[in-house]
Amino acid sequence: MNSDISASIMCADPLHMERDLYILRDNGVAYLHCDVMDGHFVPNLMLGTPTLKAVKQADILPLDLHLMVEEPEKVLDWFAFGEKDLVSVHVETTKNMEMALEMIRRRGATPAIAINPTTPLESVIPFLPELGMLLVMTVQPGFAGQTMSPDSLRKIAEARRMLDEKGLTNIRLEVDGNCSFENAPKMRAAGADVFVAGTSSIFNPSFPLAEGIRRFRQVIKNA
Ligand code: S6P
Ligand code: MG
Repeated sequence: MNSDISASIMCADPLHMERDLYILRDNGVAYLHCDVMDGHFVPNLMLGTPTLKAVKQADILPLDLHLMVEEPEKVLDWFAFGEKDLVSVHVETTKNMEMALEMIRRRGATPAIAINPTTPLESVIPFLPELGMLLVMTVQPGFAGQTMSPDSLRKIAEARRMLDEKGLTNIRLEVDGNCSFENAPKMRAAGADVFVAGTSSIFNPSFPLAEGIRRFRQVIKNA
């Protein structure tokens, strides 16, 4: 499967957000990765519904909405998303996963499940047939700028094997957290095909955003 970049907009310059979003689009980024944190499931708060509504209405690129919130089924309707968008909910956050996935699918978006570094992959097996993407967290969620969790490459490879063995080759495998220029090719080799790009790659004040995107596309391109 082709590899795609999903740029983490919480890492963009907040005073030049619109400028950055157009640079992302014009340089071949596939998705805008939008992190939503509730201060409960993760010890941080962002991004708010008005910001995300404005980003959706600008219609610059499809969204990759990553909900790090408890009981996502209670808040999914607060968010603007639709066809072409990816929406991830965490397997750790709800007893009503079927309902959450149905709420995403009903609006024409692609349902995805995200899984924390310490959560076993077995927990997502019952839901796999309903997913368009599996998001393997490669850091503990909550903050940008962390170091990749130790077991990440093994877990990505295990996830890829699991999908292949079940014949679910249509499900994309996204990785999020410290997808650096050094780590991303290893993640790619392990089987990832959607890469969340943040402070450890494209959003670095020491070089222009467009240059970071060009470099990142090089390191994840198909073998
Ligand atoms: C973290 C969040 C991520 C970060 C991204 C930052 O909880 O879900 O999407 O924004 O990982 O990237 P980096 O390169 O700073 O780790
Ligand atoms: Mg994220």
